[in-house]
Amino acid sequence: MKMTIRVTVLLISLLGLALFSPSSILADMRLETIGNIAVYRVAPSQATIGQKVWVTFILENGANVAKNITIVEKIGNADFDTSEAKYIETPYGMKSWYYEWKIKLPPKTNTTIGYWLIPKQIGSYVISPARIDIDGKTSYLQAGSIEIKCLTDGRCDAQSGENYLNCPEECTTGLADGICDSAADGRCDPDCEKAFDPDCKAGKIPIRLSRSLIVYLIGGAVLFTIVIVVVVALLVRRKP
Ligand SMILES: [Ca+2]
Ligand SMILES: [Ca+2]
Repeated sequence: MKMTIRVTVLLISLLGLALFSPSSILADMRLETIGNIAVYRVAPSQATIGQKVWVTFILENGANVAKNITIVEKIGNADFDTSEAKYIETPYGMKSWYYEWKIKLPPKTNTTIGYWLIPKQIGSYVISPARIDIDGKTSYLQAGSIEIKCLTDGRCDAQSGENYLNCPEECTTGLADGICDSAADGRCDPDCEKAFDPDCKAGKIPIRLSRSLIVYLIGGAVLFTIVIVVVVALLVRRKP
């Protein structure tokens, strides 16, 4: 019976996750069992940059008595609902945000809690080990991670961390994307020191002739020819 409840709750949560994040069916799931209390955390294992991601906790009290459970989860580099979260200020004046839930879970019952976030950078978003306090005893849920992938929208968004390595379909070589690609592609990559991109060497930068420069060159050549013709004509006349 206990297992049935557990599996049903999990399935409902996973279904919810799939609905909220249709492209992230794969889930990152962690479990910590403390006495008769089971704490699961379910999050998608993949998401696209800019996508809202849901993280769900499932708490199950298998004991015959009610339990006081506190869960604290830190927020990483992401957008989230600041009205629901708390923060502590670091010595450098930065805010370190976290969610905190205080729950009194009746005997033989379960409940779910959760939050959303929108990771800001491509790569791994690490979910910190959540702190779990049960009746004054502390334990930690394992860290998790969500792989944040680039968004295929036809533009290379370097601000979100898209670059030629993690988003090759949109970020070509030679762009200002924070990565020096050193490719001999005819473009001097602005992220490279001159020595690291063969296209950045002075000799290889094409010199474009401006229209006025061409006019001066032709004019100069014509003038030079006239001078030569006049000099030759004078010399010929002087001959006896
Ligand atoms: Ca670059
Ligand atoms: Ca180059």
